[in-house]
Amino acid sequence: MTHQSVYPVPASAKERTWADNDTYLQMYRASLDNPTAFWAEHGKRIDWFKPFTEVKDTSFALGEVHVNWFSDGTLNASYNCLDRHLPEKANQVAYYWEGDEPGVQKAVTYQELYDEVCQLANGMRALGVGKGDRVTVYLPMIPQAAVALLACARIGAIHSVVFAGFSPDALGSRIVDCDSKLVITADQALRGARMTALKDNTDQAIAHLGKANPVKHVIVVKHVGQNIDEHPGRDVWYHELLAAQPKHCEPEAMNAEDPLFILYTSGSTGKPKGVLHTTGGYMVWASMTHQYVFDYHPGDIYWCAADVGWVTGHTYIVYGPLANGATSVMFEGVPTYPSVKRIAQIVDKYQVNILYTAPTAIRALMAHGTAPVDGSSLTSLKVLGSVGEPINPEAWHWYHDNVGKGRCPIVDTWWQTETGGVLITPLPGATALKPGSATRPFFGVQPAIVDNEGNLLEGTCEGNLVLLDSWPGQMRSVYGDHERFEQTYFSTYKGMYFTGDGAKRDDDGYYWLTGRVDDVLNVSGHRLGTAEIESCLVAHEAIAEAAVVGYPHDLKGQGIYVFIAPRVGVEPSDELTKAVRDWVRREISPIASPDLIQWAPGLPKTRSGKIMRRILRKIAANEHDSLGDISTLADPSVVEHLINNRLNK
Ligand code: 6R9
Repeated sequence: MTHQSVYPVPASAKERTWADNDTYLQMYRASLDNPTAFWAEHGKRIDWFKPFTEVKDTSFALGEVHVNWFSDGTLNASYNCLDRHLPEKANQVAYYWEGDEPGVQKAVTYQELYDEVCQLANGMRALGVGKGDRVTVYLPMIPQAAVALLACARIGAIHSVVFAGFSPDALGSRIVDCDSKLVITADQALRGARMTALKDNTDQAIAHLGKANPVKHVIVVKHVGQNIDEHPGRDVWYHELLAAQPKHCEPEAMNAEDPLFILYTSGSTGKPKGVLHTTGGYMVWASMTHQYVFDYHPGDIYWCAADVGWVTGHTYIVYGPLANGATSVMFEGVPTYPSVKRIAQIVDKYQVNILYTAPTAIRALMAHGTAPVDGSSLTSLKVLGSVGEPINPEAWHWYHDNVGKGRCPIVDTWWQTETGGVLITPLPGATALKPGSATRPFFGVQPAIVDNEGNLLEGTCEGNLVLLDSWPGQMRSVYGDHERFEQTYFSTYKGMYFTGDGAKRDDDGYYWLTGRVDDVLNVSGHRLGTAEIESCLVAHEAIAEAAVVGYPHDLKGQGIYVFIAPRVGVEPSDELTKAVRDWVRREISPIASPDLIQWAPGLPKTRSGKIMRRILRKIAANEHDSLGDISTLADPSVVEHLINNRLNK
């Protein structure tokens, strides 16, 4: 680890930066020496209706975990994203929307966004939705997605976005868990010319819920224009609802600790968790990290190519950039449609200065050599970002050399749905880069590495990544289940927040993320719990038992390897394997579709009946020479069968 290449900060990045290395070090020190003074100062970057006097009241002690920031202040997130910019920026573009098909596009100014948000907010109030109510948003990447989030924030409703690639069942369980009164969706979605029937999925989700259905209304955006089934009294067209509404809506004064949103994410056990974020600390974190991490300056054109269904879309397509009055590109499609040149073409078309994407997208393009960038200039780019999973050095270099033309720093940003925004990252004008390292903590963040017993490790080391103290953007609870919040994040290592990630720290104090250490997969940057996929598999009539592990996959980072044992009397076949794959796609999402499915007469279990995933991981990764101790297995012979029938990649 001492011989990796180091890329010093380019002079051009130093010139324009908010923070050179000395400033970073000085601000970082100040943020740890006196968090209250530091955040009292930086909390002012947000407009408060009633200024806070309290700053930090947090505890990571099991049994009394609480996270409160700025807790006596009041504010409104949509006011901060819209109203406060209007005096100077009414006609500035907030979003350049680029549709799935090249040539389909639309520019939305801050004034237009404000008008539409107010109209939808008024329309939602007219449907009986108010402060504290939950609203499920199931939309494609269209400007109405940002409008929906901001309209909820405006009236104090709590949004819960469900990724448009999720199935009716996944949608239904998320609707029920938070008891949503309202769903905002579209007729259909388009991605890479493939259509998803969102309204139809919504109808199915609600129908399956039967008596448990909490949804009173469904607002439908007419986007693609194919027919939908209308449920009179329940369904409302978005454009008809808005037409009747005034373009002004008083923003609700929210307490800093009032919920802003819930976002479901996969954990290592059973059902997805509703990660709860509140208003004040999240907005401070979103806006401050957006400014410093990307070195965003007024006038920059900024493009985060994520989906609003993920936390990256919440913080870095909606709340962060809008709080800073930025001009963003919003893209409906995929990097490879209609060709692998699409990303570079969009960068040139809008003269994008800051591009934020994921390693999985970079690897998909990289497979085509330089074709994705041939014929494009890309000279507008100043900063590149990466998020979602460790970026392997090959992908880093391809991104750096071909997209950034060697000029642009790459900010490899490590964070989680739970953290609200970026925690470990280079700053473009401050941090010398090492390909594959997320480098150093952002202001106020105290990472540490512990061994499996929870002992803090010093200096150069490898172990489990924890955070020692709170930061304003931190999640506050699991929606409706504070006990689960404490158990999931604070019970493994006493007094610390456990990230679930492994990490190394090198001689320079740089962090290198090594992937999840729990039963969570990271497939193309998407988080999937193995338990979730396993419970879906065993619900299939042919399957007795299932175990799911990740294995190294060139494009996806991790692929999904499924081991299944058939029920008595069931004969495995290619058709059945295909049926199982389709089942998972349909029940969860195409994202969860298994890459490899291996049938086995039995799975390796301890005598107490626990499936030994450690062994299955080794087999899936083709490392069965180093299986380790298998003496605790109830029946060691199943291992041999599994190895002999291992599937080739
Ligand atoms: C923002 C987001 C979180 C998990 C996280 C980690 C992985 C994200 C990373 C990274 C290495 C990076 N992860 N960024 N690993 N380097 N720059 O992705 O949130 O969907 O909740 O996933 O993703 O394993 O714990 P989320």
